[in-house]
Amino acid sequence: MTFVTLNNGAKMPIVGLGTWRSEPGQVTEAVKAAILAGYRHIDGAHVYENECEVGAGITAMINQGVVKREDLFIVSKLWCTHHEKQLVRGACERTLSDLKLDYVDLYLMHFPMGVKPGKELFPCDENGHVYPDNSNFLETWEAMEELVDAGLVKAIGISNFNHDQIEAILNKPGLKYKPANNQIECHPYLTQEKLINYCQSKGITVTAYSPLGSPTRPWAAPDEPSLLQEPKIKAIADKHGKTTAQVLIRFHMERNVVVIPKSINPERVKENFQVFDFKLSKEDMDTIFSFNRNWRAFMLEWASKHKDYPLNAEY
Ligand code: NAP
Ligand code: SBI
Repeated sequence: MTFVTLNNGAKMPIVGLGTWRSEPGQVTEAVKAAILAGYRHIDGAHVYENECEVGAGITAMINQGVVKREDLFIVSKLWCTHHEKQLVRGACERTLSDLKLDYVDLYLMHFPMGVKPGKELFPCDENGHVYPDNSNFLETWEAMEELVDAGLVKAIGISNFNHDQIEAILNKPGLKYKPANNQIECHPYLTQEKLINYCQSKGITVTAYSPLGSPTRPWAAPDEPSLLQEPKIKAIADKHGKTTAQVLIRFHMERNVVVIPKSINPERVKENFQVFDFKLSKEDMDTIFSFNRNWRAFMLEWASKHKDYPLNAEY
């Protein structure tokens, strides 16, 4: 197992299990299969609407003596409808209660954009654009810093933040804790060199989401490019006696970037963790980097009119 070290000294396992769109009826078994296969890092979020079932898998593995709580690294994310300062602690407590945990190892601000509070996760106008709230992400960050001091979370981080937005946090007067991690979309079609170099230069670790290109996300176009079917990446995999998915995962590990492939299939869960027994050469990495086309699976159209929409910046 390999780790990246966070700015609070904690070790974050470099491969974790993604859980977005993992059906509540299947994710408990997927989490158990993952922990039995050696995973120690699970990536979740309130908005995935399955944290109770993720928690059931974690609890089962702890109760069966397979792992101890302190051996696990559990990540969750503050949803956008809870950005107003007075809502942050309650949102975190709800996640802890759903997961049946006393703390999470890393709590991320899911997006730099606050959205109108209420029961709806995506409250939208007739054009499908979310209604913003009255928060700004610097105030939300201050409320997240209080979660560390209260012992509810070990570290705090961000997700989907661009370079200017990270700079704004780092330059915030009175900043108490720097972000430990930025979770961003990253794969060979979106290699994110500038943002990753920037984060790493500031001591902010990076997690790559959608490492397989998120092939089953609901809005995938039938004719879009498919990372899992790229012949040149398949050829690299064949050379190493590995699968294309394993090469797509290993690509991030070679960059010291944490990676969180999602699967609810126990065989693929195992496959995605068998990535510690080979290395990609510089030539392999150059070939994989050559696929970059700054293509995003997540354009976040629902947020494109928000004042803090992150994806218009160069990086
Ligand atoms: P992904 O991990 O790139 O791809 C998941 C898809 O690939 C699933 O359909 C899965 O199907 C399939 N798959 C998994 N392993 C495979 C293998 N070895 N061979 C072939 N197919 C395989 O997509 P993702 O779920 O979008 O991203 C991963 C995680 O990142 C999420 O689950 C979530 O935790 C996180 N994420 C975060 C954000 C954010 O805004 N912070 C955004 C997106 C994602 P099966 O389940 O059937 O195996
Ligand atoms: C959801 F629960 C619903 C929609 C959606 O679209 C954007 C991507 C995202 C997200 O915010 N984090 C994810 O893992 N997927 C998501 C989640």
